[in-house]
Amino acid sequence: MEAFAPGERLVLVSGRLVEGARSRSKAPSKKHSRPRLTLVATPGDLREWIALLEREGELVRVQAEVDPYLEMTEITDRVVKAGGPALLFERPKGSTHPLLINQFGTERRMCLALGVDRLDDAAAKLESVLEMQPPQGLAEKVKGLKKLKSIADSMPKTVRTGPVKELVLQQNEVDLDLLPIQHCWPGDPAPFITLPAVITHDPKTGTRNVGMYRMQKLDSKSTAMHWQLHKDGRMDYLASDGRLDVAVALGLDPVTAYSASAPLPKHVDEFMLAGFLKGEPVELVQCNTSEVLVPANAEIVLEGYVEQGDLTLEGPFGDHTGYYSAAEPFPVFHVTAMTMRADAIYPSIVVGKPPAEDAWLGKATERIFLPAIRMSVPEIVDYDLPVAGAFHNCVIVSIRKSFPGQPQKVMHAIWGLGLLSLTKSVVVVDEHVDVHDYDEVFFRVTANVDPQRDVMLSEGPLDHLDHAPTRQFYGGKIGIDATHKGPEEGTREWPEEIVMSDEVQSLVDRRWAEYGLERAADGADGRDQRSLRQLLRR
Ligand SMILES: Cc1cc2nc3c(=O)[nH]c(=O)nc-3n(C[C@H](O)[C@H](O)[C@H](O)COP(=O)(O)O)c2cc1C
Ligand SMILES: [Mn+2]
Repeated sequence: MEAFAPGERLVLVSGRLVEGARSRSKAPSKKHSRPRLTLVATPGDLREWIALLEREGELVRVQAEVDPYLEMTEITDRVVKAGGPALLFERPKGSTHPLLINQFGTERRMCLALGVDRLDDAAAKLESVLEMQPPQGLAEKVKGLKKLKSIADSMPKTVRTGPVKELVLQQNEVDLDLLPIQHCWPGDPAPFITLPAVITHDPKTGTRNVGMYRMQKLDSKSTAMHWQLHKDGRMDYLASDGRLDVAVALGLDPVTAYSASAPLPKHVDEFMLAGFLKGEPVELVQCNTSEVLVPANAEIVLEGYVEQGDLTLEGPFGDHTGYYSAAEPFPVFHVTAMTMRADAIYPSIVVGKPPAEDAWLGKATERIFLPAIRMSVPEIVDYDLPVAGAFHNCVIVSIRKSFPGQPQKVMHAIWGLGLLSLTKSVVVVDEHVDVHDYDEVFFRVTANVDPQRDVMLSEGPLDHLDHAPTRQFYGGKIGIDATHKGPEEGTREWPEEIVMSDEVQSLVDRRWAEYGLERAADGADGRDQRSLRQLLRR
């Protein structure tokens, strides 16, 4: 692989994260080629994924013994923030199981995981199904059938057994101490399982839910289950009377692991989304001590239950907000069986001050869900959830405006849409503004906004982890309308934007070599060179 120098830092170019010295090109422009709809096969399990990462020069094996108590976090945080490779810690202190981390830490790896060139390609696949129209003619019908087949292939499939059953530890044999569970930050009270797929069923409808919720280790046979207020897993728990069976899958193929973090509506099974993105069904096997089905390809499965009224004080935890989230009561998860591959690889992730590894899991969700959002709010052209805004703190959205009040309509729509409803601030810009270019957004906000007229304060539900509001879960929201206005909205005539004429732009393009500026760009180094190249629009 390319030499990775820990000194390289992750830099922001046009509001997108790029890897320090490895960035060769600017973020793909919107005018780029059309999304490719033929997607390559995604890895079948964690081992195929590790092999792919290794072939692509995207993985480093750490052979030195490393302590899962803090040391691993410090190493990983440095590597993640520098845009470095996935890490396979082969000798975590105190465990015989290797630990994989930073598998999702760059845009390239997130794309490799999903088998696409660009994250937008995964969205395009979903969009083509969402926008299906009754087919006209034979060719259209064949295409339509293919699309329908892709939906049928998304349904999970039950199989008899799988590698996750190689070792079965029941009752007294259950031992979470076998796993190299990371103690992430100094203020955490215990180790936390950070990259699980937690599977439950709605006690009333039977619908499956899969979510990623951290699990604080309480002892060798139990953990806490951090189901935040607005999450589907918590709804299943609240709807159960008495006991609720829970299964936790660890070490999955990357698409299935990603899907656990996807904010789907409650009645949609996340394994369906995984199957759709993979192009083949997720294969499930039944637990040994309950009827819950778990991915047959998992490295490790924890089977168990939670019970009404059985709570523990969970946290504090160094969270993705960049702060410790406060200790609160959460359900206790009792592990009744552990099934695993004999040489199971344990997956982990460190969250903390952004950007952390979860940045690209979030960006994948941002891209994949755009078509679905456009279905309900069609004037939306694009949107961006800045990583530094920890995803729920800020949404920048561009719209095709055709009537007064439309920016405000879109703010309200976002505040009413799934987990986006927890967004604290919404910035609305016109359709031609690149929402991923934070400099441009800042320019529009400062140039186009009359704070008295264009800032809307509202209130509503806020993220469970948001520490800023005076009271938890509820507080203020801000909407900033940075679009152009006009007399129809009661303002004076909006001034014209400065743009060079096409003829002169082409003339300068044609004559560029003659000006002798190329050498100036080549001579400069580092950031200067990059910014000069940007000025030269290259
Ligand atoms: C690394 C990571 C850790 C997460 N930890 C939690 C958590 O501890 N509790 C929680 O409620 N959500 C957590 N989330 C967010 C949920 O996974 C996400 O909201 C998901 O949509 C929940 O699934 P659900 O909508 O089916 O409940 C985490 C996400 C990631 C990427
Ligand atoms: Mn869900």
